[in-house]
Amino acid sequence: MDTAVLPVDPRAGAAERTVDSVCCYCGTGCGVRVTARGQRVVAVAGDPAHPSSRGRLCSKGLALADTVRRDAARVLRAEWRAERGRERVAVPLSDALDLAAARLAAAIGLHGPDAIGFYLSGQLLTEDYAVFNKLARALVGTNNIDTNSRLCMSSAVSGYKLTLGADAPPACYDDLELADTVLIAGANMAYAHPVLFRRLEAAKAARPGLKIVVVDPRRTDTAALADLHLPILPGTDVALFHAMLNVMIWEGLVDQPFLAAHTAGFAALKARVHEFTPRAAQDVCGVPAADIVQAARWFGQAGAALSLYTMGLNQSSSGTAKNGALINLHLATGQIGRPGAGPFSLTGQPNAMGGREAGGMATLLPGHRDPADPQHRREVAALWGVDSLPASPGKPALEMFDAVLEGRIKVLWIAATNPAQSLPDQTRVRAALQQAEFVIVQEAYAGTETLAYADLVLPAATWPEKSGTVTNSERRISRVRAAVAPPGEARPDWRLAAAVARRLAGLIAPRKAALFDYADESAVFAEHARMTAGRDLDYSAVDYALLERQGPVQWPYRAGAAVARLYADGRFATDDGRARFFDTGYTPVAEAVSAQYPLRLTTGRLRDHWHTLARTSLAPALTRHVEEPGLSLHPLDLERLKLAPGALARIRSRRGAIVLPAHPDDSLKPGHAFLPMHWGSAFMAGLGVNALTNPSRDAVSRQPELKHAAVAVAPARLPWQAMGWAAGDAARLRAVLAPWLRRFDYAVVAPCAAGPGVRLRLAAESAPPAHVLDALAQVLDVGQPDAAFDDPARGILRRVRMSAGAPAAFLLAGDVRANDGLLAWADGGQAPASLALLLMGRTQASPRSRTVCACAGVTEQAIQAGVDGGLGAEELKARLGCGSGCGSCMPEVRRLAAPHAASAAGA
Ligand SMILES: Nc1nc2c(c(=O)[nH]1)N[C@H]1C(S)=C(S)[C@@H](COP(=O)(O)OP(=O)(O)OC[C@H]3O[C@@H](n4cnc5c(=O)[nH]c(N)nc54)[C@H](O)[C@@H]3O)O[C@H]1N2
Ligand SMILES: Nc1nc2c(c(=O)[nH]1)N[C@H]1C(S)=C(S)[C@@H](COP(=O)(O)OP(=O)(O)OC[C@H]3O[C@@H](n4cnc5c(=O)[nH]c(N)nc54)[C@H](O)[C@@H]3O)O[C@H]1N2
Ligand code: SF4
Ligand SMILES: [Mo]
Repeated sequence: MDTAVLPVDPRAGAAERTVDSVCCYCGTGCGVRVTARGQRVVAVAGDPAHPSSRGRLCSKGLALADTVRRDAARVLRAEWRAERGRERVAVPLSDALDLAAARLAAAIGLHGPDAIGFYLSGQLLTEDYAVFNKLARALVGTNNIDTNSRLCMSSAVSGYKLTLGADAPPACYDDLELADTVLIAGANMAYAHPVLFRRLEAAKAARPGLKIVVVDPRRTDTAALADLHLPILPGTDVALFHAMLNVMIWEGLVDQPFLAAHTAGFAALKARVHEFTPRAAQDVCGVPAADIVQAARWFGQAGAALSLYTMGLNQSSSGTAKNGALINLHLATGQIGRPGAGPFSLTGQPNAMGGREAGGMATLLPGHRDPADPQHRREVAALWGVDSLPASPGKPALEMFDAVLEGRIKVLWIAATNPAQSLPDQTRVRAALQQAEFVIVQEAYAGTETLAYADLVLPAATWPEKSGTVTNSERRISRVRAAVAPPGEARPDWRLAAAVARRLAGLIAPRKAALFDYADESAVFAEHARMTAGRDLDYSAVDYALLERQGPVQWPYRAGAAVARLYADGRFATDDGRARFFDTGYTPVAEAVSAQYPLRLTTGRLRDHWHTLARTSLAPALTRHVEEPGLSLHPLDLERLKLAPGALARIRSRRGAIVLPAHPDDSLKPGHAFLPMHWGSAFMAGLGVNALTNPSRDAVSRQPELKHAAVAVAPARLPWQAMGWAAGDAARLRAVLAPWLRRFDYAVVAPCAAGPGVRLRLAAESAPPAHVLDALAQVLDVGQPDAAFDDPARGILRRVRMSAGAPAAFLLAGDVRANDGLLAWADGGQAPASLALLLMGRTQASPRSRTVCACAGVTEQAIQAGVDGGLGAEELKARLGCGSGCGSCMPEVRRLAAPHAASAAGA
């Protein structure tokens, strides 16, 4: 019964069927219509009926169908290894569930409940969290249950709770069109929340008087839309916001009646910000005092001011203070609870909100309750039908891994997250995974970094095989509906958790087995929704039938109606109804730059990639915008460091080092560096971007400072280079090439649309021995090439295998000059006049051009040619088709068309 294959959505009868669901990527929560035939997803389109997105999707949402796999790219079976060092073997799912229960029971018996840790994800559905949470707290008896939202939203949670009294974004998406000033702080919406950014672009076009201020150390595509860009030094937001408040007080922009009636604590804050003059903040933040004054006036004088913020504020050792200082601006000016106004924290993952509602974090209980509060524990215990809940504090994410290293946590159960890539300070994280006695990894896709550490693998169903609910950034609950059944033995996460829970109850507390008998996900939701009754988020009246009738609804949902904006009556979720000003000082980033580590590294997202790449690497269209990892530096820094554009650089922090090509990027200030967060050891040599990052964390939210580390960069002298490419299934080729990455100082295996296939790049101090090169040639299937120019004595090997008149695979070792020409040819470009001359490097091929528009496949080269011919952004769109699909590329097209407009606006 545990393991029965689930029927798909009951409305699905006919051969081809369409179900309404939600995109599984970002917290925008766009509605999708998924069309399936048999067990195949044949199309994914925007759902015009979804109130949050009205039919729009970005490049990632539009490419969803290409990411659906039912083959070896997925985890299809449970796997187990009897001992470390042994290979895992496939086991029947029911045996795996027994094994999990037995190991948990044994560890609880020997070491107590706190020897177990659950590390989950903001990508789980609300039903998944609900069951895991009950399993951890009501059955195992531990609060050690946390999620990757600790790396993402936890500073937003503490910011809201400490000021407004509850963890609830008060605004909604319609406010994007109703605001007069929009302050975007530490958010690159053009990449990370593209559908919301489209709305903002449209609002600005319709109403040019709308003022947009962007606070970001980098001049991002988001900043290009701004009337004012404040490129502050990383980590200095508190000083900036305090200075803005200082100006507002000085210039009489504070809303005194609102302050008096609805807030507390202004006097202390007022005294504090006295010293944060724009002049003083200029020195701290590195932006002109006049710009700070301008930002304050636009905010303070606006009819409605909205702020949108994400990781630039949250992922900081002062993340709570940054959130609090921004919310202060809204409270001081009464910019909250009205149309177009409010501090609006955008959520990262599709269901980070649901996790917060269901209490899926160590520091939360269901229904926005607090595990440190005995009354809250009693309430939840009663609702779950157990005597009591554990009182000992649970470990937040990083502390959980620390506790594993210290031997206090013995068994880790990881689901829907990839900590061996995404947590900071990977050397330490890997040591912990190695140290744990038993690691359960519940995963949907094969080949992730964390799977390498699993003693037991549980095969998880994923989008579009799962059914349940998610809550998006504007507090809107939507149904996620399965369009196909899970492949192999994969099962929805909550079912795996419930199946282990029943078995574990059988071993340690037989009476509790019934706690996990749910008929289906609607029963899980019903139990969860009841727990919100009487709380700030109350949606106890919402069930699947209501969601079916009404479509997605916002919480709180009381008396048959949803609430679009919170605090309209000026009553906040505190005991006395007054919001609290957050009185905080400014503290700099945890790790100052020094002579030894002189550069400020920040990390973040790219437009078409998602996190650790498990899903987006499978969609060829998404791999073309940025194909491989690289370090961005200001052109002057490249010059100073004697790095040619694209040359390999060694990047070091106090914790680790990686080698990547360095590229010029004048969106950065000199002295700054940027790395995308996406690539880890499954795709490159070394431990990936988080080999470098700093685990220092905010004292309240326990969120780590993923946005800043001090680093040093130097040329990596690796004269021997190899490049290769093979056509075929990227997931399969990646699996074959993965073991090779470890052998080189620099190595990248990149899914690449040319073909499609993968491309391989290697570099080392000297040529590897001939037999190694031979073995590599076999792996790339150029053992029997159609053309070969080898010179083994010099470590040179140039081989091409052809198919239907074009390259099907090649390897160039020791002499890589033909790489661009071969790739362009494989990508449908012209054949060279002579393959021999091309391989010898005697003919030049024009370099392949990056794809800017994922929908229409328009390259940077084509756009540049249009720009050189005098075309503007709109003409480029009309002539080339770029931007006519989802529109995600338009910020970049505009930038290419008018390269200096953005800097002029910011000046
Ligand atoms: N394409 C894509 N979209 C995504 C995701 C994805 O992986 N890919 N992931 C989703 C998730 S989980 C999340 S959390 C969101 C994240 O969404 P965002 O937070 O918008 O994305 P990031 O690129 O991580 O960081 C945003 C910006 O913070 C800036 N920044 C760095 N330090 C500071 C600072 O000290 N102060 C300020 N003000 N800014 C700073 C960076 O330069 C960067 O441009 O994106 C979601 N959407
Ligand atoms: N340097 C740096 N590091 C960062 C960040 C940064 O800005 N800079 N951002 C941080 C943030 S905000 C976030 S949110 C994290 C994200 O980091 P992770 O959560 O580690 O990233 P994902 O790649 O989304 O991992 C999700 C995993 O779940 C699997 N999966 C997909 N669907 C399902 C499912 O339905 N069930 C199960 N069981 N598994 C599934 C995927 O294959 C994938 O391996 O990264 C953090 N790390
Ligand atoms: S903005 Fe893009 S990634 Fe985010 S939910 Fe919408 S379609 Fe998905
Ligand atoms: Mo996130």
